[in-house]
Amino acid sequence: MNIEVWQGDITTLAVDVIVNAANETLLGGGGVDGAIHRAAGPQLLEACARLPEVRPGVRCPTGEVRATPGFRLPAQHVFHAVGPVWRDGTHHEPELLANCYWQSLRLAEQMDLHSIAFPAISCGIYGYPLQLAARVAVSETLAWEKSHKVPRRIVLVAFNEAMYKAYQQQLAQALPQVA
Ligand code: AR6
Repeated sequence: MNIEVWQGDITTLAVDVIVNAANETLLGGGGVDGAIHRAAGPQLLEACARLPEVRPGVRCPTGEVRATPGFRLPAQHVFHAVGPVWRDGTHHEPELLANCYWQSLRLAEQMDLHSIAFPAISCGIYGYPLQLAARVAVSETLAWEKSHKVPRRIVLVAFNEAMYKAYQQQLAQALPQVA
């Protein structure tokens, strides 16, 4: 099993790519997005701004991913994924969140990147319930690693104890089914 749960600041990880929990503008924000932009330096915002808009103000629709370099980060690349805002779970939130993980893993494979770290996309400002989000993150990453070789190292980063426990619980529940 190449899925790790790690608690700490994702900006410190020397992996091939860290994933950002961005918004559709890709022009920065709070939470992990703010931390990544601060650590990467101003070139990251310039690189994001150069990405084409798919419609006014939208560089990356919800559920999709865009890549930039990592600039001053220890990680070589940043994938900017836009998670759903949690409403009540009936507005395609699970599918849109699953797409963030799956599309990031697919892009990492295409770019031949061997290690990837994810924050808990949508679990802060966007209000996704932690256990439900952890279930999506675990099921998507486990499904990916069952059927793909790259990336071979997948890290689920929890910024706090509650998220760490949610990942551990969901992994414990999911693993007997995939063993
Ligand atoms: N390292 C790892 N995880 C972190 C870090 C960090 N340095 N900082 C926060 N987290 P959020 P969202 C965790 O709010 O809910 C931004 O303004 C945090 O504890 O960053 O997807 C964007 O521009 C939580 O578990 O992202 C969007 O507008 C997780 O990262 C909006 O927030 C995600 O919390 C996106 O909201």
